[in-house]
Amino acid sequence: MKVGIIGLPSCGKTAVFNALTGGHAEVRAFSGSVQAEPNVGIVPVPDWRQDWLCQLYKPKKTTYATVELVDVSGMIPGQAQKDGFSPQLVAHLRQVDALVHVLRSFTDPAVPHASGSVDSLRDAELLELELILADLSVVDKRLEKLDQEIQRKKGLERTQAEGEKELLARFREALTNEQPLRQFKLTDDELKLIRGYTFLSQKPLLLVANVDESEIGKTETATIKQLTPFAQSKSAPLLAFCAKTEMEIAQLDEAERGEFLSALGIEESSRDKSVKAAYQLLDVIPFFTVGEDEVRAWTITRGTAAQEAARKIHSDIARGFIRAEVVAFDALKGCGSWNAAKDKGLARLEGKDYVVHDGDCINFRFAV
Ligand SMILES: Nc1nc2c(ncn2[C@@H]2O[C@H](COP(=O)(O)OP(=O)(O)O)[C@@H](O)[C@H]2O)c(=O)[nH]1
Ligand SMILES: [Mg+2]
Repeated sequence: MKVGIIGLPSCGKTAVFNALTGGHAEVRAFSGSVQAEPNVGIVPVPDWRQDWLCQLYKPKKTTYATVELVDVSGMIPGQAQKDGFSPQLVAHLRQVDALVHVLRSFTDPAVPHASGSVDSLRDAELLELELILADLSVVDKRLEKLDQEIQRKKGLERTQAEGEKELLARFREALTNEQPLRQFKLTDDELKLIRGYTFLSQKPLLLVANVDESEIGKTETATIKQLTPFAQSKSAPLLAFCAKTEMEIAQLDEAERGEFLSALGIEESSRDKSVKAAYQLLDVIPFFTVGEDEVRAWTITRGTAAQEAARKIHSDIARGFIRAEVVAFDALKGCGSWNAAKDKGLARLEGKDYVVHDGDCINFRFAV
């Protein structure tokens, strides 16, 4: 699962990246220059249930679910499209599963703003429009070719091409009305028609307002009030935190971090909040495999069947799938051990079509 960070120069993308990864990538007050290589980091997804399972099994190894975070700069004012996305940036963004848009909401006069003043809503609208324009150009190019293709094709292929044309025409209509594609509820068949595309405005979007130190922990700020209607109208959840402070917190060790957070009156670090938000955004859930060797969380899309879940671990397990022995996390916690759950009849043997639930603990039985 890959998440890309976007935003205007100096809005705090790299600070957010550091806050979320605990990394030390360079932050700079004047970042108009092109940064050739993106910063890439891995963020573990915290889950108290996994911590509880580790207490129970005392495994040699613990593997958390992870989110891969990519910080690509590349919005270069005055180049290519003005304030726009460079082709390299678009190429990077096509590869991510979700986007985090960082908005400059801090006022520090030492850090110049790309547009001369701090206005988070203006910036949010600007970038949303960039995503929409990038998609519109893809749709237009494809529609130009489709008519000829439809003439050449016959039978089922022709019907499919016609379906694609009809869908893209609907997309075009929405995009020209500045409506992002993430708001379309598509059927499985429609999703199939556009499988080859990677529309940017279709990717789940999380807005992060990078606020002043003085706004830490506050929920009724002017920034939040200004951005909330926009976030809601674009189906994008909104978080507000101070990336600079969170970056410093993330770089502390575990013990110091707790003290620091409570001194600031922050209940949960933004890293934990953001990762959870990203997880929800993508509608993915974890299931666990447990044992003395390893307690591990695996990420699947909600609604995934047991055999497909097994494939996450190894294709052999999916191929030779016999049964999944499943104990729901709550049942395991309630009983205190796998065997106790079994004695109470709470360990279920499920077939390949069983839909895996959030927090299921699974032992796959297979033969190859
Ligand atoms: N005061 C303040 N400064 C920040 C904050 N976040 C980032 N900065 C500063 O803004 C500048 C640009 O940050 P950076 O993360 O490099 O921005 P990027 O160009 O979007 O990657 C740096 O000097 C940061 O120290 C913040 O929350 N508060
Ligand atoms: Mg940067």
